[in-house]
Amino acid sequence: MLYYLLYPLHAYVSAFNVFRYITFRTVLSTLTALVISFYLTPRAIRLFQQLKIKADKREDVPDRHESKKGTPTMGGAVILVATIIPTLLWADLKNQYIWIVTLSLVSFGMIGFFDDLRKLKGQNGKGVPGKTKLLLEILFALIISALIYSQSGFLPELTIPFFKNLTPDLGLFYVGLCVLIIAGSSNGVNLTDGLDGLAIGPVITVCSTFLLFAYLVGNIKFAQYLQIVYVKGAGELTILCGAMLGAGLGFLWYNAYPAELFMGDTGSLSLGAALGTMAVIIKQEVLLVIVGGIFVMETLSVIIQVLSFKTRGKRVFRMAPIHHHFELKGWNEEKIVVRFWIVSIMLGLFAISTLKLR
Ligand code: 57M
Repeated sequence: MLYYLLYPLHAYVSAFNVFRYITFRTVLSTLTALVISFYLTPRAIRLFQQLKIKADKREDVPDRHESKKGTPTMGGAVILVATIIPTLLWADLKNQYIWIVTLSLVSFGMIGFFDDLRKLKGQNGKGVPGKTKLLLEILFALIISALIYSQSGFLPELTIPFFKNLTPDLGLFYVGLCVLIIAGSSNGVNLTDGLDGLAIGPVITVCSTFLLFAYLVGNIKFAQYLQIVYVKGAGELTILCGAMLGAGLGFLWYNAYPAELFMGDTGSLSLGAALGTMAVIIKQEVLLVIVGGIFVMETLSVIIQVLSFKTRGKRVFRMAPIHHHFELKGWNEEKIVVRFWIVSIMLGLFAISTLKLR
């Protein structure tokens, strides 16, 4: 909205021309998100404490988690506000991709919100039943995928890192793949969100990487120079990535060990879905598996553990998701989290290197 108010003023004062640039608006959206986050989060923590929106200790977690009982949760609601408001202020609202990613943030945020609410109010701390949750996730992912597919000029081709000429056209199957990416990414972040700062760190890494990619794939000159797919209009997502980055950093301030606030499913499901949606729009579907390697590893650890337990009656890890395995091995929480961040940053850098290695 501010973009529409300020940019036209360049007709009178040339300095206002600066609002035309995606880079400048991205800086503004990141800073706005940080300010909103720093203003709202401490207030939300106090409010959630008064309303008793607090995490319960799960019976089967490593003992260290006893101290976490009573930590306010649903901090994802603040992340959503701090991402969406700066986006609405600084992005071009005629851009459809901005609305599609906002839809994925809000719709998956709603699923998470009702899940968190039921966990707080329901019996035995149980949230929305697993099957209902999955069905809703598939439904929303399908709507989002169909919207992306129907954008004029959007090609249902898969981009494979390192192979610039290999772009298989998947036709309608592409929609099915998108559903898998969006719902999978959402659940991947959710499974990772089990230690202070563990999920938001890699979310920040993926977001920063996508910020760069969105800018490049949305700019025809850079796209041609780097021989990557050009997606008209995707550049505007740089501003949304900036907002999500600012909101994520603001949340991390309070979620860093010892956490004063958890994001809840409201945060994990929505952030994961938004990253999956962006991966599809900026045609970096496979790259998400690399840059989001932490989420993939956490998800795979659960799949392997469950399969092994069902087929052989034996566990591969001491406990899945894999961060619990390291906890039970005696690593302390900060060490696990910082090491996972280091891996995530390395994966982000590797993902960026695919721009040249092709
Ligand atoms: C929810 N929730 C955290 C917080 C956060 C299929 C199965 C693998 C599913 C999985 C599962 O339920 N995962 C998703 C994980 C919980 O955090 C809340 O949940 C939100 C995210 N959804 O925002 O509101 C607890 O995690 C800790 N936490 C922090 N800091 C944070 O910043 O310390 C969270 C955020 C919090 C807090 O203690 O209360 C959670 O872990 O419960 N299930 C599991 O993960 C279970 N694994 C399991 O059963 N493994 C089996 C195999 C066969 C799958 C095995 O290995 O044998 C574990 N969950 C728990 N304990 N809680 C088992 C151990």
